[in-house]
Amino acid sequence: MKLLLTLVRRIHKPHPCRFPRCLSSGAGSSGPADSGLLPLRDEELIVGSSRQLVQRLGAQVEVRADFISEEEEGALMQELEPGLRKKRYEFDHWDDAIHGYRETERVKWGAACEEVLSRVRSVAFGEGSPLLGPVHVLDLDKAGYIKPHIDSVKFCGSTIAGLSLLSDSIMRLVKEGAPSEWLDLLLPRRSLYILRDQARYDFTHEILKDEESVFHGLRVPRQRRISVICRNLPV
Ligand SMILES: O=C(O)CCC(=O)C(=O)O
Repeated sequence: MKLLLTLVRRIHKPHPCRFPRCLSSGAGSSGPADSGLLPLRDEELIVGSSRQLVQRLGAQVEVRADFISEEEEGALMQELEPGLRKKRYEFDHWDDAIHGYRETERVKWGAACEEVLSRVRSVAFGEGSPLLGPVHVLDLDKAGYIKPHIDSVKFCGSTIAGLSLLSDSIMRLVKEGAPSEWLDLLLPRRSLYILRDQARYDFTHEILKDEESVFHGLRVPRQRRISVICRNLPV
């Protein structure tokens, strides 16, 4: 089953490079393992079309750098890689919300990974919030990207929380029907992002292509990236 296609409502819009700063190629970084990202504080990982928008969305959008350790990333990869390796990246379908990916979902995890996931759940979801049982795992090829979409309200609740493994990346949020309102989130490798409420319902989200990955003038090379995504259920 194509999990992501079930979970998303596609927004059929091409994705023009709307911002002049996308055209600049900033100082390069040398790759995910030795990310060239400056040591940015968490609040510096989000920029937007206006300071008011960044403030208004405030607690509905979070990025927490270094949420997991290198060892924990290794433990997650060790569990995920054998299953992922058996699948092929899918590039072909022009209408897919996502290009260059393979995916899986997982209910049972080893102890080290379960510990990480319960940390994610405890920071992202309110106590008693009913969670979607399986955790969604998305493996994006270096050439892969996720087009603008809003997750289906039929299957997913108010909160999406994702860990980023193997690569830095940029997530872009654009207000549906008001494309001049946008946020860019720099998702460093091993960070956690959380989208809630309006940020989840009223803004599309996407993961930029490698060649479009520029954050605040800083080129952020995208490598193969794996996201481990927890969601709650609609109420
Ligand atoms: O890979 C990610 O972190 C984002 C995934 C996504 O857009 C989704 O599952 O709706």
